[in-house]
Amino acid sequence: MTSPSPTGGSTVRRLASATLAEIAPPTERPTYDRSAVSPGIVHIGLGSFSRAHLAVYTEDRIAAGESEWGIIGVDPLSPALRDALLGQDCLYTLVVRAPEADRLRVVGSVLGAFAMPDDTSEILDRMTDPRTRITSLTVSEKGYCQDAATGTLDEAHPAIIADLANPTAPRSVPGLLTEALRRRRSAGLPPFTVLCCDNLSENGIKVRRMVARFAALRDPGLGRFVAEHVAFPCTMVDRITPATRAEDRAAVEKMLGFTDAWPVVTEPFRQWVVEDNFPLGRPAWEQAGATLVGDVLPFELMKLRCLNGAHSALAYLGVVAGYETVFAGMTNPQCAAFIHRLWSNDLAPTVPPVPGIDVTAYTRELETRFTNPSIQHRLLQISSDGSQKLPPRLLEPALERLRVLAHPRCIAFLVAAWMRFLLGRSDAGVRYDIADPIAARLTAIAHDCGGDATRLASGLFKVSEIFTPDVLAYAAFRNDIVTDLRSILDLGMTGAMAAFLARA
Ligand code: CS2
Repeated sequence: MTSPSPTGGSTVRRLASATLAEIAPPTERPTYDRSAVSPGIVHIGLGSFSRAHLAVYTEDRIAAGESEWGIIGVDPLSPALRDALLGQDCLYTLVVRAPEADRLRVVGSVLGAFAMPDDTSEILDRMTDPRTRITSLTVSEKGYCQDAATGTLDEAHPAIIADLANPTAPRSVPGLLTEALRRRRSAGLPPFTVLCCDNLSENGIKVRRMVARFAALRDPGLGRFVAEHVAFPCTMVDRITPATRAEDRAAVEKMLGFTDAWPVVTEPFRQWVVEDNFPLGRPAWEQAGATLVGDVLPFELMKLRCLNGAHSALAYLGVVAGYETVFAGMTNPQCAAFIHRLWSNDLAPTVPPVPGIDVTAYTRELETRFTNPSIQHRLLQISSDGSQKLPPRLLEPALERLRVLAHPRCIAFLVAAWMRFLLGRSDAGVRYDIADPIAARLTAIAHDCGGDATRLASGLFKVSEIFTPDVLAYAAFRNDIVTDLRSILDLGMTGAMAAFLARA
């Protein structure tokens, strides 16, 4: 996410409660009394995605009269968004960008904004407030301090070590949740429901496991309490939401007539499938378009693999081939053909039957979403945190295919593409940054390989947070990766894709 532009020099007034009534159709705005809304949700990770998704479903329910579900937003990493929102009474503009036109909506469901570490004590007070019944999360895969290959708590993570040493002033997400749950328990309050809205497979189950483990390291009784008495429903969340750019702010100011320091730009499509397990209640999100189900897993696997898997594919193929956005990458005939083959040969066969959805129709719709020309979704943004994204998006489906003696050829090529991406420059020689929690280790391996495919691949296979022994046991899969990597190094990404498509 880019940082907010200074609005101080502008003569245009700032978005604010006092002038909300001046916002006229077609722009939508809250027409309910925001001062009568009380907080029911603390949301950790108030970035663009949650403001395009959970906050909008919730806005619809507040507007329909469910006034006890206002959101207290928390940025776990930086004060920038908090400061931007506090300067405009936590109002913000959602720009829904369809190919033909933009639709604007000012959203009022966020009532307060805080940032860690400045406000940790106040955040814990909010989480311990009896009115808080849900703590929801969009902190990205790495926000949980997990070992991505196993989906368990990384107990050697510096933030976990720090929080175990100083558990009442936590800096990690497992530490924060545990401390808040402990405080509620000692105050005789029931635990809030923990709603993970991140792209992890079986996200509720994994987050329960990690938080319970952290709690058990603090105190075994607390660990049992978290494992047995706290609800962690699973969810599948979906809405493509690129980082906000300076030109988006300028466009909003022009259309809205007010400045907004941090609007959110998103696509028209949205989907939310939620496991209905909320002991303390929830907004009637189903009346805002969410699907409440008993078992989210098939929906999660479909989305995580077909959408996010294809996104990561486009990121590594596209950045190396010299494309900037998902839309631009899809204009490359090799990339588009590759994605089709990836869906049909390697990913769709691993998706279990999904109630009410045909996976082929789903991937056709994905193609329409990926080729929306007005969404500037940068491939470098998606390429970040590959060490956390590769396991659930590509390596878990690869293992499932290998176990039934199928050859996930496209996934092998993509693992090779990611390895090539780690060299940090495109085929045309343009340098880019590798953003990853273990970037230093990954790029050191890449730089030491001297351009040799076997050395690069074997160095990276040793990164156990990504490659499990189960996957590495398949020698043919490993060999395919090395062969594809050699081809990418020799022919360039587009040439190697063309050769791959002609051969496979
Ligand atoms: C993307 C996701 O950045 C990424 O890794 O794949 O943010 C994706 O856009 C969302 O999950 C769509 O719902």
